[in-house]
Amino acid sequence: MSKEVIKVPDLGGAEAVEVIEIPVAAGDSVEVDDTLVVLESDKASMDVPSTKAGNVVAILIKEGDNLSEGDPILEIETAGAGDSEEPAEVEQQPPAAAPEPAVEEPAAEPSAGGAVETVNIPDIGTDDEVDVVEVSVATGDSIEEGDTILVLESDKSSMEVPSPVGGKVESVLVSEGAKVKTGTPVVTVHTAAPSSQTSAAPAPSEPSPAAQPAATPPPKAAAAQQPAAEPKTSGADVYAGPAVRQLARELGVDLNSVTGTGPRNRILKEDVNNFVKQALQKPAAAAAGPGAGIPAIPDLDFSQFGPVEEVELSKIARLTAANMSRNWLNVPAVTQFDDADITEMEAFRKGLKAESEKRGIKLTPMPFLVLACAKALAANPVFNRSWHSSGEKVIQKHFINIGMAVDTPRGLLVPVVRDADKKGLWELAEDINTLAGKARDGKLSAAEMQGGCFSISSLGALGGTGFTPIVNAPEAAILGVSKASTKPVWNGGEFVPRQMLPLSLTYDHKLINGGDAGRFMTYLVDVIGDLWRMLL
Ligand code: CAO
Repeated sequence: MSKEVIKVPDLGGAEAVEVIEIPVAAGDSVEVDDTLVVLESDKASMDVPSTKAGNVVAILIKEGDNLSEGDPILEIETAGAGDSEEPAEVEQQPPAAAPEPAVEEPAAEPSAGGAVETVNIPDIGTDDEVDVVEVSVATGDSIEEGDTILVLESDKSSMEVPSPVGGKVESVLVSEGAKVKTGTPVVTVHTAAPSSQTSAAPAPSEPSPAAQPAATPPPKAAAAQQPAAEPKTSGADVYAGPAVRQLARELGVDLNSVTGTGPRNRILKEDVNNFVKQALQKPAAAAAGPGAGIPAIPDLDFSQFGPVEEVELSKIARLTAANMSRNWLNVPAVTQFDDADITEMEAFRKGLKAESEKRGIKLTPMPFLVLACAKALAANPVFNRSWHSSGEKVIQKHFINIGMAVDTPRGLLVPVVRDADKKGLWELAEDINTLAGKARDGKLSAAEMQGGCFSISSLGALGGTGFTPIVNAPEAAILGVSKASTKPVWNGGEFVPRQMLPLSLTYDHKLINGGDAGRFMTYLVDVIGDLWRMLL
């Protein structure tokens, strides 16, 4: 047994290449050619294979380190001869020299000066064919020297092939999925200036010193591997080339979330772009889904328990879900409960039945509640405020518009009764009838649902003894109304039957203190219970 330190091989001239993955750990046993570390520059990624078999004793690097040739990677205990105490240093098998894009002699002298030059695949460190996974240029494109023209990939590495010349792409000779190797012609480029190598005589490809590729070749042992049947993932366990990784980093995209549509499910640049586009197009769904850092609720396959069907949500239902989630997450809400004595109010309302029929206006408890809330808002202006996103001020409104939740077949709508404090009972009743009718018939305009200061959600006709409505932000509060019922109420001398209306007031505690809420609720209950005060 002997300990040896495995070092970074010749990286084809590249230096300070980032470690993006270390697939082995101390204690692992590795075979020759097993990947020890994945390196990635801005132009190429590569697996560094082991040249020894044995047990990993210690990892000498970490993800994010920048490595150059000769840097120690790990210490390995091999089964080979020699039991020296000091670990021997083992140079990795050097890869072939850096690929040098080959530029053929100009095939013909173009009419407008300059030359047409054929760009060949440079020495990629292997005689094997590798896949063209991206063709980054098209006929007619103007390119600069150094621009990426192709992305190649073997099962162990991917690299970008930069153009050794600048000019206009005359023709693209390969397509995605093609197999190429060192020397394969890939594009012809019409260069702006006449080439210095204008001899028409066929000559061996001459490397251009100015055209050293930024791409780093794969280590030879790696590149010699036959393409694996399964896609190789690299980096954070995804299958993508360096250009795609760089794009993902720039856009802040987690490649683990992106579905690859390239060969063998490789992630392409367009996959990353589509991912971002889709994310931007789904604000409503995002708002309805998890908030910042809130774990998503996983979808469950209910069909394993019984028959199911998927029901598409209406647009209103989707918007309601998004708004409810937004309001629930943004408003620190408190709900306060009380009962209002509506015995007098109901007697008065019923006394107006004949007139109501004559006017053709349905008079329910709702206009009384809108009127009472308008008065309570006027007396407690802190309830007529909205939070400013700066967190440094609030908006005090000097008008009183009351929103009213309406249950419609298409979903929940909240039309707004304008200037509720300036209207009488009949006018309010007429507004409420009109707005509720329009909501149910789908005829509300956007303007009729805007500008609310406070909302009422009445489930009184349906039943229930109490509920906690969600504040319709940026409003400050909402009143929930449940079903009225006759209750025994102690009047100081005896229990008397009174019609009591359960109320629940949910308010934004950022804007409203408990004391403010107590004052508002007491005022509201008093106004509802005292018809004269309400009508004053
Ligand atoms: N207690 C007992 N009875 C009540 C009541 C209450 N709190 N509120 C209304 N009623 C009665 C009405 O008096 C009426 O009876 P009469 O015809 O005998 O007078 C009956 O219930 C039906 O009233 P209504 O619902 O037609 O009219 P409304 O003015 O009370 O309410 C509206 C109008 C639009 C608010 C209501 O129809 C509605 O859509 N409510 C649902 C709101 C909602 O969905 N909120 C939840 C939002 S959050 O999920």
